[in-house]
Amino acid sequence: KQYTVAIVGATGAVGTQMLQCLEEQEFPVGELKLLASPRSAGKKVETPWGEVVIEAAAPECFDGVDIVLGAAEDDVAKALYPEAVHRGAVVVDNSHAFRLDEGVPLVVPEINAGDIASHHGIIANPNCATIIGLVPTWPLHQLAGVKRMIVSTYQAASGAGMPGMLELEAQIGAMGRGEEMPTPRAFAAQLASNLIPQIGGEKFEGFTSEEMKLQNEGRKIMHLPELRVNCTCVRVPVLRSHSESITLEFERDITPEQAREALAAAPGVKLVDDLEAESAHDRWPMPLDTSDQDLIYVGRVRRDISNPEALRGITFWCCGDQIRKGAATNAVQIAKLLTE
Ligand code: A2P
Ligand code: 11C
Repeated sequence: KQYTVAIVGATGAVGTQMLQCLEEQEFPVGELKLLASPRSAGKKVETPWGEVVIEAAAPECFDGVDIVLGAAEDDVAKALYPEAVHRGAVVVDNSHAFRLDEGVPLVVPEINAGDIASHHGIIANPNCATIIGLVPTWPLHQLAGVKRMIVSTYQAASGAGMPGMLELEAQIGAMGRGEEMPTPRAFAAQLASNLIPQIGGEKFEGFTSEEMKLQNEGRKIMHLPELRVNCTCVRVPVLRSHSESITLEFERDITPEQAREALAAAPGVKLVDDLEAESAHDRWPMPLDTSDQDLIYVGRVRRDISNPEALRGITFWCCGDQIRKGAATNAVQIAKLLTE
């Protein structure tokens, strides 16, 4: 069977990547619709399925559509996707709009593919930092039962979409040429040569919305309602890969050797952990190395020496492409599972 697929937000960083992922994952596309804001309507895009003219997203666009891939903001998602479901489509949505709603599965295929079956028309794609942190956390949880996560994230400009990436590139260019810095718009301050320790608005006791997503989405995805998470999210001057420093506290003992073995065998993970390796690329994951590919690289695996129960804590470092596994790749994987 071939499917009529619509991408909403098709001109954005994630929407453009979704189109490429459909081809790479050999998704059975019959007809393709590309939807965006009225600003983009009428533009033509060359695709593996022929030339497609971008349409302004509206409820009627979903007539006859089987699968919608959503790469637009929350307000667009809330206005349009119930209309798409009403017309018989199944929506895989990358926005935050429905993630914690009951009856909406929130899915990372390596972790909870089974939840997809319980959907009522909408399946949510988790936040990028959540996906990138949980893919390596899951195999360790299966081994020793995770109770608590302490996380610092180093999040790329691409998390703010195309405008964020263009802004960082323009700032790096201006710095290199010794020109005056353009006024920041996508971010609250200059990002080039800087770090910005706030992503999202304040949500809970001084923690931001982005920081609370890891706990609230993590609880739902891993079916761990008691999971405790303490997270600090920081924007860094990197183009498209998020990195995370993660310390996990477990129910049962786990050695770094056991953790490494589990990570090496885990789907979606590549272990890069050898401080003695000749090449820097083989010593530890770096965001440049994980850019524009689908795996989460994990390294620096060691025991948490601050934990008095010394074998109940593991610390590691991971990197993953924010636009791919953090968004588009994961969404297309979910859509592919829907067709199988
Ligand atoms: P457009 O390019 O026409 O503005 P990013 O996060 O990378 O900036 O991408 C945002 C995506 O969401 C773009 O494809 C953008 O389209 C799209 N978008 C913005 N507003 C709407 C809207 N009202 N309806 C549909 N898509 C929208
Ligand atoms: C960022 N994680 O890096 C955000 C972007 O909930 O999908 C995506 C927000 C979300 O800025």
